[in-house]
Amino acid sequence: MEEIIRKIIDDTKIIDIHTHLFPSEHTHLCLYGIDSLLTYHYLISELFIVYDQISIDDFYKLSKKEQADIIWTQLFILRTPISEACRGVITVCNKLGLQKHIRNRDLNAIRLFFDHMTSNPSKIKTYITDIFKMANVEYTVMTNQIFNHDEITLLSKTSIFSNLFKTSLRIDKLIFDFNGSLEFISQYNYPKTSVGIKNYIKFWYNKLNPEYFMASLPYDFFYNCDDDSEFNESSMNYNQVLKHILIPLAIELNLPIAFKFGTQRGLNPTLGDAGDGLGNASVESLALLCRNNPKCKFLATFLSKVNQHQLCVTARNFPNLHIYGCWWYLNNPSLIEEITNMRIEMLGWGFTFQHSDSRVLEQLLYKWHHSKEILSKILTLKYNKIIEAGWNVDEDEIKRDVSSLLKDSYESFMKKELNF
Ligand code: HDL
Ligand code: ZN
Repeated sequence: MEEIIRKIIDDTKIIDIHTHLFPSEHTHLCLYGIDSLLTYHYLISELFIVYDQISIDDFYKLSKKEQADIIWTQLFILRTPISEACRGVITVCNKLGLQKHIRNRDLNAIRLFFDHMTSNPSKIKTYITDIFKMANVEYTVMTNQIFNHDEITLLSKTSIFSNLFKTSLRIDKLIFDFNGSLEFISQYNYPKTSVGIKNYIKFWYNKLNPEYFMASLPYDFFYNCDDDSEFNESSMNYNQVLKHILIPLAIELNLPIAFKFGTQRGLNPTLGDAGDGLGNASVESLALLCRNNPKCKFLATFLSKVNQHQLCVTARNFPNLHIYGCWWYLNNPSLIEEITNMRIEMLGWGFTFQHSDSRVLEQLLYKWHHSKEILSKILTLKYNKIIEAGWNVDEDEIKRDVSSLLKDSYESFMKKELNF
């Protein structure tokens, strides 16, 4: 049974519903190669747990190669690369056939391989396609920050992507810095009003054909649906932005809202992207959002392990809610196993098993490989249990079920009619 399940999982196409990957047209935003893998922000925070020969500020002033050299020495040579993010780098090299260089611990030989694979723009395009194929990822939904000058400059030039990339409208700034968002759009000749904001968002909706709105919400986010306080357009609080802008727009455009709860941004600001933490968030707020807005679809994931059981129960209660993935600090084998077991036991196949959240192209190889190992172990046990109970399953049914967890539940939810 285990062999059959492992092979089915390996052969099943994946939709990676949230990553930070970009097509090669997005130049400096499209990250790949060993130095990007080694300077992943997860590894930077792990470096400074054990390393004190340079300040964090001075580390960030170094070149990416110099940063990678330090991380390689400190976390791979002087210490066994045992953490999930360290092991991921090894898995990537293994999958790319670099076993000899890994055995020799020869970082420069590894660099030469990646340089060779990406030595010109057409090779980079081929390489991206090859990595998606190796990871069996049919497509990913990008993180397109439409309130970021750098990103919309690139998006204005190239908004037609290969079928490997679908888009999203990432709107954290709209919700938590409405005044700043008005300033932002005024630089593109939109009036600093709610109508201006809605027209700006509709411009990108029409240009990008996004899958969903997305925003990460801090752990102390609390949805207050009764907030009928007077608001003036230049200083809306986040509840007013949800009530008067985002949710009406999501319903008008029939666009789901993907909320990621539980961040604690800037826990250690010196570390930059590597310095964010997490907090126990308000699952009740998600339930209220779903209950008060039955015509709006919500996708949700929570960053804290503590919230996972209540999230499962909430997902049982609201047909307009779909939960997905083991996000960020939950994307570790021990936690993926506990959370996925709970979700199968309480939601059946009605959730999306994982998203990789990859920032560097080749992370698709390790993040999915590591997660699929866990899924294989879980499903072997679960199928043996149902067979023990007297229900026989054939390979086609297992293929159907696995496909639900890796892509079909998401696509079914996105097509679901909310007519009740
Ligand atoms: O807000 C997000 O989408 C998070 O995934 C952050 O980008 C975070 O820094 C991250 O990369 N987590 O994996
Ligand atoms: Zn992310």
